[in-house]
Amino acid sequence: MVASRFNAMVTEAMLSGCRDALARHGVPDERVDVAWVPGSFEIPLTARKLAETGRYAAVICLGCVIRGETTHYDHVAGQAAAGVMQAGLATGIPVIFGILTTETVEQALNRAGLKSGNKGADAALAAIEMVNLLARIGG
Ligand code: INI
Repeated sequence: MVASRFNAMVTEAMLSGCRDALARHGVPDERVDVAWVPGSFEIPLTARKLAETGRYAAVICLGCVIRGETTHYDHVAGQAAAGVMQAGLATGIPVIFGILTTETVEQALNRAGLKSGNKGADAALAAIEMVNLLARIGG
């Protein structure tokens, strides 16, 4: 996983949901590494570096960009999304987009396990599905 420290209250809850979902689906904690980065803008480079090592079946990106807190929301959120996609395409490893983009901190907390699911857990399931799918496709 690559996790952003910016809005850490939210991303730590997503990380915990992600770990929990992985464990429940047969991926124990000792098979998971976490790289912390300062903010979501730093996620794509780190995800790509991790994917390039060949040590990981998938890279799960966890971050939180809140519009209310920044005028450069569009740049941070847009570049993070584009960079995550690019990291997956460039390496052939599933790089999962678990970066919340919300208007308020309340919305972010709700999607990090408080009320409407946990986006980190969703990202874990997407990673498992993609690893299995790509294994079936082969090549
Ligand atoms: N990074 C985030 O992950 N979320 C934010 O909401 C955010 N805001 O509000 O600015 C944010 N900014 C930091 C950015 O990701 C970089 O770490 C920083 O610009 C240094 O490159």
